[in-house]
Amino acid sequence: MKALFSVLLFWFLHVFPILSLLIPVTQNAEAETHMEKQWQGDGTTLSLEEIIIGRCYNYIRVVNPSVGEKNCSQIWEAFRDAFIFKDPCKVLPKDYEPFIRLTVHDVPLNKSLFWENSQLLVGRYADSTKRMMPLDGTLMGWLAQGLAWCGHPGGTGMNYKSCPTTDECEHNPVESFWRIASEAYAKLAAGVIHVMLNGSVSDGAYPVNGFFAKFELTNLIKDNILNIQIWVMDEIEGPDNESCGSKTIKLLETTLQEDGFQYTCTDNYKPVRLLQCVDFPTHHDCLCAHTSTGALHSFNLPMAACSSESPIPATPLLQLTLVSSQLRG
Ligand SMILES: *[C@@H]1O[C@H](CO)[C@@H](O)[C@H](O)[C@H]1NC(C)=O
Ligand SMILES: *[C@@H]1O[C@H](CO)[C@@H](O)[C@H](O)[C@H]1NC(C)=O
Ligand SMILES: *[C@@H]1O[C@H](CO)[C@@H](O)[C@H](O)[C@H]1NC(C)=O
Ligand SMILES: CC(=O)N[C@H]1CO[C@H](CO)[C@@H](O)[C@@H]1O
Repeated sequence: MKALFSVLLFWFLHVFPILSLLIPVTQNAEAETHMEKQWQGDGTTLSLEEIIIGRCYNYIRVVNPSVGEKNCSQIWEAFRDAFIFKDPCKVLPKDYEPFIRLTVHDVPLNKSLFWENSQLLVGRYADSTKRMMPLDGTLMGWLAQGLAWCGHPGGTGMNYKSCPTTDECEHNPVESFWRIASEAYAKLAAGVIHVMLNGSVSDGAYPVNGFFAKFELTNLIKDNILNIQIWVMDEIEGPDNESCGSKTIKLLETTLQEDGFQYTCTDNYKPVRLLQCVDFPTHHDCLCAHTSTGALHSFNLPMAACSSESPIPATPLLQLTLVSSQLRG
């Protein structure tokens, strides 16, 4: 009798809670994907935990081992605890403070890259932290980029169906995350720092209500900053709505002057332009500006081959033939 009782007690105390944790969780996750859509935004990305833990190990072991050892399970728990089971309109930036403390690491001198309206180009230029380290290239940004998440008071504690947009409520888990992450990132900037803006947008290349203006510019530590390089990149085939010295870029330049920063502004900064040209190799903007020889245009050489520093090849046809035969060979 006593033995039976302890077996039952064992089941009740140990095995059943584990089973009840495992089985209903998967059922609830299923149920919650069929839950009524409450909000306009995407629901929590499925497999959020696996994605974040996987990205975390990929970052610390492969992408940027210089950040040193981190406990990726603990990082996931700190992230999750900021919003799980909570009302998705009542998550504040400070709820992620433990997560930020666990993930923060230095951003190398001269490698900070801020942006508005140019996320994909920034990502390509940054090249997984090899060239630049924008927020998405730091551990905290790397873990969350492209994901959606929010809490739900019942079930698994997550809403897989929909999450509030910032128009629906400001204090949503994703918005609050990127606010505190942007602030933390800005505080780490040092040396020559960069800002990539999109000259083809029609509603302000430097939006005064954007993340850069509100959470980053205001958190730069001036004594650590040597110079701010602004790059205004137009889309190839897109409109040239804004340039250095005009409209909202002018506003940014005035703000930087007033705040006592040294800055430079460049329209269509060439190294980034070359990257854009990869997708438009024959577009006029990607060809040599100086065409006095006539020869270059007919070969559709990208700008790289036409830099004024490098002499125009005397026999471009021969060189191109060599290159293409080398490629084939
Ligand atoms: C990592 O964090 C988890 C969860 O907080 C904890 O259980 C584990 O002991 C930690 N591992 C190490 C190696 O510190
Ligand atoms: C950062 O940029 C400054 C100014 O161009 C330069 O003097 C310094 O050597 C650079 N530091 C690194 C680590 O690249
Ligand atoms: C720049 O803005 C235009 C217009 O909104 C948009 O189509 C384009 O994708 C943006 N470029 C980048 C790199 O995000
Ligand atoms: C504000 C502004 O100049 N917007 C223009 C951006 O470019 C497009 C295409 O040329 C125009 O239609 C917008 O009016």
